[in-house]
Amino acid sequence: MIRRIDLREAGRDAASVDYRSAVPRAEFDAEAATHVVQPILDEVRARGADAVRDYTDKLDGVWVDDLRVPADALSAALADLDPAVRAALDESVRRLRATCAAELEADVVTDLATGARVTHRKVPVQRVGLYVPGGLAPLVSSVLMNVVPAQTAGVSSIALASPPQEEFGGSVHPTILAACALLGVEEVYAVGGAQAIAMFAYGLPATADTERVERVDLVTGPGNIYVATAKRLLRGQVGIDSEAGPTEIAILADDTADPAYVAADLISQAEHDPLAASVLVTDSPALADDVEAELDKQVAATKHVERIHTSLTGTQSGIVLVRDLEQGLAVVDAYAAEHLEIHTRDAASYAARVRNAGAIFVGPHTPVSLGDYCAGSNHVLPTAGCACHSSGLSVRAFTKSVHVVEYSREGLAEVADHVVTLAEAEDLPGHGAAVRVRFQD
Ligand code: HSO
Ligand code: ZN
Repeated sequence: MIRRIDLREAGRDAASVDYRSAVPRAEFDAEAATHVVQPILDEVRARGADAVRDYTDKLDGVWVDDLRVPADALSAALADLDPAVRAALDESVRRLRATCAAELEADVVTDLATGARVTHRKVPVQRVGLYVPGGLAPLVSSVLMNVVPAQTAGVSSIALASPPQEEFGGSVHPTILAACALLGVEEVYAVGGAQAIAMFAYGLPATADTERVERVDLVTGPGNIYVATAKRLLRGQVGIDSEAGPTEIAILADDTADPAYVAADLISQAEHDPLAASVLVTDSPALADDVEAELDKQVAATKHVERIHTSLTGTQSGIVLVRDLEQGLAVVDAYAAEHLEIHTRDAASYAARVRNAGAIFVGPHTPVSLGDYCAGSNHVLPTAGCACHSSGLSVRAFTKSVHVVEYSREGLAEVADHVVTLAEAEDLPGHGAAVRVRFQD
């Protein structure tokens, strides 16, 4: 069922090969999505909450009078939360907080000479809008992955949006509300899709029946094609994290890998979305056969068979045969997977040589689903090859830095001639004069 791509002869004699076009990749019609999303953004900007309600009605099939979830619904959801889910969330939060606290960066002070100091001061973003998809599954874990690093960074104002669910009276899924309450997030909106991102980017003016929603400085969180497109179109108006599209897993494996584990992990991400990508890269044709047999067996026994089958048989998924693990490394680097698992001999040494991946999961006991929930790492990661230039969500994503430059007269005197020379070289004499004026006496 899953297709095979045989690269064993590819680039055999070449010093280096770019495998980017050889690896499977989801087709994404950015233009079509833009046509759908741009009018939503324009209308929310022009008509505020009325446009948000209209699109929620049209796209989510729910009429929502109060876009903001009331405080008592948040506390009630936490009170009703299954204790086992609460315990799992608590542990996940504990681990995330520990890694986030360790990631906090101190200001960097450099003294270049007497009276010549540059400080790289770290400042949290003031207000962020976090998006949590509702879609095919209520991703309660995404609440933690967004909120915990934002809180650790020191973000003082956090708003969260998630699509309204008809079965819960047009409110946000109760488990998502419970997670918000658990983390102390009070500003929650039952708004999804591109209209949620527009609401965050532009804010909503107060009306007779709606409170004002203040615009945010930064929007983070995963979402479907429309959410990702809205983020891309609004970048600049608002900051965004990397565009997180349909999820991806790549597995680099040799003949030591357990085919049952490999198949289960490929299935685990295929379960998210018919557009999700699952890619196995291996130098062992025997493993490829065994994993395929396992897939046949395991897929039939899963709950979301249809979605998984569509994802695994789509052009975005496949088993890639390579001649050795060196070529395998080149292939996974070119693919730049959101999640990369390494099931090989000496997995850690291969992991250390990977440059491009959102997150790397090392060895047979580190499945992606551990990272999705409870590893202490973040699961909001760059997709669609963006891992070659972007990182997953972390404290740093919610922090910006400011250079603070502090020179004394003595410090300035030491470099004054250089400033004047460079100003003249650029034919900007006013720049030089601004330094000279300080030494005229
Ligand atoms: N694998 C998804 C995150 C997730 N999985 C949430 C389960 N819940 C993208 O990294
Ligand atoms: Zn997942």
